[in-house]
Amino acid sequence: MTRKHKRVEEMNKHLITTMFSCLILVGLSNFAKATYTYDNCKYDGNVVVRDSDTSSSYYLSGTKDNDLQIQKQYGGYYNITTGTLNLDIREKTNSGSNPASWYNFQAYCLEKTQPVKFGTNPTDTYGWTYQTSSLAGYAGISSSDLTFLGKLWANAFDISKTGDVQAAAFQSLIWETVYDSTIDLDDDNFDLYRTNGFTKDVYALANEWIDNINNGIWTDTVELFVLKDDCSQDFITTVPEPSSMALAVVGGLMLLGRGRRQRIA
Ligand SMILES: [Ca+2]
Ligand SMILES: [Ca+2]
Ligand SMILES: [Ca+2]
Repeated sequence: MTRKHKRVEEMNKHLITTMFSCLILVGLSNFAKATYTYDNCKYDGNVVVRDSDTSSSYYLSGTKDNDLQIQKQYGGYYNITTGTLNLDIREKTNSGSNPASWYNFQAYCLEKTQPVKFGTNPTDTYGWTYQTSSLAGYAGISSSDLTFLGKLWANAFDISKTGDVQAAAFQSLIWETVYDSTIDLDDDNFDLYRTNGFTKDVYALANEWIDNINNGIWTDTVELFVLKDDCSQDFITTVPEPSSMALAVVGGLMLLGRGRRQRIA
């Protein structure tokens, strides 16, 4: 076997063993729902999130047809699934068995690889609890990241839901802000490996969006928040409608904001 063949074989092995995404590795989705704890994971957030029964295995249809190639630090690459997440949310105090408790919303992943704690509908109707918090203060998010993502969401979120390249570009920029300090989709902890057409298209579109923000073409912004749980994939989203859910979540964020201001003062 030539050295080149050996290297290709090693890369293939890496590919097979490291194919994952932020959501494929659904862990423990069938754990006993009545127990509320598993592996030190507590069911103690203020909202409950589940896969929407209108989604195709977590994602809006048409937004996850191709896998993105992400570079690894030691050569080769791995595939990562991206798409617009299509989920439902309810306040934990509202009954999960009442359909009116649930509100549909869309989101993106904040972590590259953590599994979700809930299964796909219709097998899972329970969901997992999350704690709502402001995007400000989330690990890896600087104040300039916060500004960037607010503008990105306000201007490109609707575009991101229209196709797999668009959704992957949007997701890539979120991961780039979380994992790195320079938003270039190159180098460091998050890096697009641009050897296939899909990933090249994603890179090109994401860079158009970066230019629109950096050159002041996109100026609108929106407030973003985080659905966080140590044992399940974290999500970034806007405040879900309708108004009753929005008020509950905004109320929580206002309390958080007040706490921060008091500490600063
Ligand atoms: Ca960052
Ligand atoms: Ca990077
Ligand atoms: Ca998490």
